[in-house]
Amino acid sequence: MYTQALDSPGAEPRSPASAGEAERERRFQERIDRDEKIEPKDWMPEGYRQTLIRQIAQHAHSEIVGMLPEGNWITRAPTLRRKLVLIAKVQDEGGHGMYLYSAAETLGVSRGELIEQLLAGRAKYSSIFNYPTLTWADIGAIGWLVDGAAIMNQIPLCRCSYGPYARAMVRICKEESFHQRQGYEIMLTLARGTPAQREMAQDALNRWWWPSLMMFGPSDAESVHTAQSMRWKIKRFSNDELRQRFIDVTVPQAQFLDLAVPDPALRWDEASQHFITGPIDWSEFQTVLKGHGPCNRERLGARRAAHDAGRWVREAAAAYADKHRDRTGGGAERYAQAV
Ligand code: BYC
Repeated sequence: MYTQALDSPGAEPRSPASAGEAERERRFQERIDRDEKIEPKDWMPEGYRQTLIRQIAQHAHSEIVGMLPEGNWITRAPTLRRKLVLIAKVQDEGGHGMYLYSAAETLGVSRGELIEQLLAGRAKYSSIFNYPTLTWADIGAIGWLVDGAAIMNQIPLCRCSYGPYARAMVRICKEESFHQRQGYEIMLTLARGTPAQREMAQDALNRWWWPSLMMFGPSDAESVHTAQSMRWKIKRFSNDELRQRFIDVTVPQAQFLDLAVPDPALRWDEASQHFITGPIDWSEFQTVLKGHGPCNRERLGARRAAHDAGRWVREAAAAYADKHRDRTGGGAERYAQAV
């Protein structure tokens, strides 16, 4: 879907060797400023390419690792309907990961390399997926808060300057929106249920609130990539701007559920028309990023085990591709590379 244009010659060479570089960068920035989409065969600064590979790969890994906390509850969903919906949601996340790896591949990196980086512990994925899902209410809280935060962050990515990433985000955001609603509906059911169910919903909100705010990344003052990414229109808003929007939308939703946001300092500020939270514990965020969150080891262990268990499938697909290469003119081979 995304790689089809890669073999055709671009308007300009990808890696300008000498002079002209500054001029090319100037023309590139003009295209960005005119809101033109950059496509895979177009010339782009190496920093732009690397920034996109980094962000898209981290995003893809997050979708794939993000299947684990919820997958944990598929066998224990309380009703058949809940089970069906949860299976569909987790399957969607897998699909998002695949689109995103494909989008990254248009930048000249293979999915195999990216997966190897993840399994070797050299790649980041969203901090949020290093927290455990202890009760069924956590599935509600993830849909409501984690997917809610994801939508807030990802809707602007539909206008990202890089075409394949922007286009992948359109469908992803539509599906995330369904995910958010299913989560909120679980929370609503629990919040209006028995005292024990309400308590479970409150406990899930208590544990997922702060990690959800951290999903948006470090504060603007600490964010190393935001300024350049905004100049390139990869990011359209800063981490703090999106975090604030999420807070403003989500606090009234918690009030509607009659659940308490676990922040004694939270207040409505009439002057700025925003909810103001207490300070975020960034040391917790850094601990999780360094690999010492509650579930970092478990998550990578599960991905490595799944990768090993799937080796025979990849080998069988490659053998099938070899056997049928001539007959299909390479079609089966492309299929095997894609699975
Ligand atoms: N977790 O300069 P900054 C989902 C890293 S999947 C871990 O602000 P940037 C879902 C950052 O990578 C949701 N690392 O960076 C799936 C950078 O490290 P490096 C995933 C984080 O890129 C399944 C460093 O901190 N969404 O929704 O300008 C089920 C400095 O940060 C985090 C995306 O990936 C974090 N939370 O901005 C349910 C969206 N935050 O690379 C739901 C796409 C920051 O220098 N990504 N870091 O070593 C983005 O929008 C941006 O990459 C970020 C960070 C806003 C996340």
